[in-house]
Amino acid sequence: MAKPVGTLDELKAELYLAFEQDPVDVDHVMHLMESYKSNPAEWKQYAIFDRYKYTRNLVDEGNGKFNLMLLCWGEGHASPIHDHADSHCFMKMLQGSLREVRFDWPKECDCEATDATCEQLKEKSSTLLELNKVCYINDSMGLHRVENPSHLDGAVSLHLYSPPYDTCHMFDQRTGKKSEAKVTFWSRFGEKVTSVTTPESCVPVQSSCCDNTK
Ligand code: CSS
Ligand code: FE2
Repeated sequence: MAKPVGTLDELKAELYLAFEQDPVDVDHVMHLMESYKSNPAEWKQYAIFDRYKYTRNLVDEGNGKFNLMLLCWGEGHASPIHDHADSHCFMKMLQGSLREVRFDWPKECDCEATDATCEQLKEKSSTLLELNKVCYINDSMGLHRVENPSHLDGAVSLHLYSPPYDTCHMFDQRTGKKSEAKVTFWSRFGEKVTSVTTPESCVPVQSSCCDNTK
């Protein structure tokens, strides 16, 4: 087994090596991420919170093979139920804890039909992810929602998506109906992204995973 990584820079270097392989070794990447012990001094420059929704903060573009980012979750913030655009999703807790709730994919449903019987998405598991723990999901394993259960403390998680993507789907829990969602960055390499001044940017968004401006 590889030796534990000591710093965030060492973790990035090991991740670059790991993603030179195709297909990537998922267990190895999980082990690398788990072996890094969160040191806020190394990542606090990327941890930019918003009052209203969780933020996505780009840390590294992984040679085009993966995106590494910090997600900052204020008290009670949650993602919609979403998929991962056929990518690998690794998620590691750096501060606080998050609840991950998994769902099966909805059955195909013609929601426009008048006799449509859309089914509610049922929870199939619920896991509390605590400091330094890592979880993994891809589309073959279903969908999930991630939420900060604390009403007192923020939470910070490190996410790796490979290949990188900028659209995914979000799902209505009541009907299973899906819609396309744009994923956007709140900051890139520690610099806040200035907001786009198109009319769409005025449309309230439910969360940063679902900037569904259609
Ligand atoms: N996939 C969500 C976070 S939970 S893994 C996102 O990228 O916004
Ligand atoms: Fe996710």
